[in-house]
Amino acid sequence: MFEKLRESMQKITRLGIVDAEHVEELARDMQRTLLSADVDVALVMQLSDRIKNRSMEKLPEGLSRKEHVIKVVYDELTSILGGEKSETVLKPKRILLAGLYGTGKTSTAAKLARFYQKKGLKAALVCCDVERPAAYEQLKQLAEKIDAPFYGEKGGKDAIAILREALARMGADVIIADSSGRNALDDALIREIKGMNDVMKPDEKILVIPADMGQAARSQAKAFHDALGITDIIVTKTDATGKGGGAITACYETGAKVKFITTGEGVESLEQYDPRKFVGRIIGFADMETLLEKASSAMDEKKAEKVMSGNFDIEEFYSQFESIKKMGSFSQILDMMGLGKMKGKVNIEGQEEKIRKWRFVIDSMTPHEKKNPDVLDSSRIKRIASGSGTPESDVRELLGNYSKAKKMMKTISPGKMKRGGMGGVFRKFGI
Ligand SMILES: Nc1nc2c(ncn2[C@@H]2O[C@H](COP(=O)(O)OP(=O)(O)OP(=O)(O)O)[C@@H](O)[C@H]2O)c(=O)[nH]1
Ligand SMILES: [Mg+2]
Repeated sequence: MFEKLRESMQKITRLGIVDAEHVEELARDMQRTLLSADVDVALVMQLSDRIKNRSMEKLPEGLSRKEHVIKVVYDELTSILGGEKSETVLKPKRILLAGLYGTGKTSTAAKLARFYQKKGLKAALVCCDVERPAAYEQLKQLAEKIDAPFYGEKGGKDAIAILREALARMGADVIIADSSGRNALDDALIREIKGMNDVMKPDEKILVIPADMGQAARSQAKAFHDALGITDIIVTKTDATGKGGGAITACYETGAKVKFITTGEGVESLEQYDPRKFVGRIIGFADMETLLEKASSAMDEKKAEKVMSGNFDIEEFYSQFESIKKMGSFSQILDMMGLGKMKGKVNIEGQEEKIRKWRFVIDSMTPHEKKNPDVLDSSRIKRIASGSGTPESDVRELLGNYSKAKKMMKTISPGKMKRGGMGGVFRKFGI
């Protein structure tokens, strides 16, 4: 999949001038490639629409059309392939691996140990797979191969007791516990892994998912996430299938991040997964860094970051509506977001009018109130309503939307926000 995407991008980077027809062709190429990599159809359509629309929008200052198209593809691909990279704890002390039968847990345990060894840490392996008789030998041999401390109990039946014993005995920087696989996510598996979780209190709870699951990875990732609170995902066997794109995007939709991918059977074939770098490589545009710098200086990034993190006062909240407004009328914005069909359902003019009135409401607040809307009790609300000539219900609605937005930004990861786009924000507001 990634090879094909690179080829499509090369067609663009080789061109002198890029026009709408080239963009159409690029979007079509990408659609085909992503669909054949088993990426969700709706996601692919959304991506290609966004690439088509955004590529031909008004050029940001300082970028040529070609650079802009490359930047748009980079942004959009990054956003479906995971957004920001998963935060790496440089020195996790305890790692628990979970996953269904044959997903690659045991070999991944050894690869992870190798990864931390190369960082100069002592990494130990614990076999807590009490289901499969050969599991003990398999991990023991891998541990010997990389010269890592190993603990297991041949023929042992109690994974939790084995783990407790290993934790008491082993003094490594990083302890990695391998667990049993099952054919399906059943009660026994969940009980066992939850018990291990309680005993180990892992810094990282990693779900191992094979790339060839494609989109089916979604339901598995979700089920494990709900049961355990997975902190990271490792997608294995990316070398053996073209469906990796499907697995990665599906996992990402559950809210858990892909931290590593594995690319072969050997203990060295583990790669840290950084969507930005990954996409940068796919796009293969030599000057990607320069291009991104150019693009970001044209944007007030600090402000966007602040909003994304949920730290904004009511003035900044309103300025988001104003900046959206600059992009066009509400009706055009809905079209751009692919939400054109909502137009019939909402009273666009009414909403525009309401948001215009919020300006007066905000102007009637004191600077202290704007910074700390929490102080607004009913007597202040009354004062603001009469000062701005709007009903109290409008003041309350603005405040309600403000705190909803704040809460939402705090609970939604930036990547998700990006994918849900402003469409998500509008929907939350019932607009
Ligand atoms: N090609 C390729 N093969 C892999 C990769 N990761 C794992 N495998 C192979 O997949 C098979 C299963 O891997 P295991 O690590 O035993 O999987 P497991 O999840 O521990 O399996 P159970 O313990 O039986 O549930 C082995 O033959 C591995 O060598 C990979 O990235 N690429
Ligand atoms: Mg195993």
